[in-house]
Amino acid sequence: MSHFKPNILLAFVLALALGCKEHKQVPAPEGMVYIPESKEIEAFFMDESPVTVGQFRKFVEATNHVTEAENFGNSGVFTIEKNWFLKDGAYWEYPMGKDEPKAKDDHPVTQVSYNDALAYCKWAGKRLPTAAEWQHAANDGKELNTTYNWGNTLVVNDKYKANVWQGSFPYVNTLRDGFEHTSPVGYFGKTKLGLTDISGNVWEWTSDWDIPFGTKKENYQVNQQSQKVLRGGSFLCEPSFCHGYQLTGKSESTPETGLMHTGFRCVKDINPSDYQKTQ
Ligand SMILES: [Ca+2]
Repeated sequence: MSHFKPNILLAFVLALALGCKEHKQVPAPEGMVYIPESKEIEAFFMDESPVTVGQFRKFVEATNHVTEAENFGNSGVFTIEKNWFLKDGAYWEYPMGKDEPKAKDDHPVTQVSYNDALAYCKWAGKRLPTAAEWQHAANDGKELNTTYNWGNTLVVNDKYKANVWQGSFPYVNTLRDGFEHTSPVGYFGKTKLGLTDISGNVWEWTSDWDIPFGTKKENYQVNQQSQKVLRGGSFLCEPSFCHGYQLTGKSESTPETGLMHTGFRCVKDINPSDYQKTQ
């Protein structure tokens, strides 16, 4: 201690105390991961994976929620033969329609609108992430200067790192990653923070309105054409057509829209009492 000047020692102790407060990791609820804070974003919990068909079924059974696709009687389906069209009877349990296979419980739920996603998150005591929170989490809570979370190439050691489209979109899908449509959540591994399916599989709803470039958020007037921001890309993304699964990728859709390649995951704020539990 004798070699420390008092002011240096004080600065060191203060830095240590502040550092402990800012970076103390709070244990996440089951199925969620801790996302550390940045200058602009408070720390929060995020669902490890997109909400699955099985999880969504529990919500429907508990609340009798009827999705917008069910109310409309149809929802957005893509096929190589027909491109995008509204398919009668398509909804979360039969995302391609009743004449196609039932959705598997360990796959991400699809054919859910923004409003359906919001209802699920509220029921679960959570909320939808902002686009900035989603981006922050996808970047491991820092600035990654890579195309994807794991690096710059889609294939690493001969293995695909995400469920996307291989071939010439929208005509040929060679399925080299093993999946034509959704894949089981977590199949392609985890990020350093423990998140799965950050790239590909399904687009994910965020709470942000898609605001035209140059318009200030506070000046934006929500209207009938307003769309919500989607992040993450999907199994339909092929880079020359849609590179949505890169870290900066983005799409948008109107809040009532259900699509066969769109799902969501929820986030949860960290309460001061959660921090106290760790002390
Ligand atoms: Ca695929």
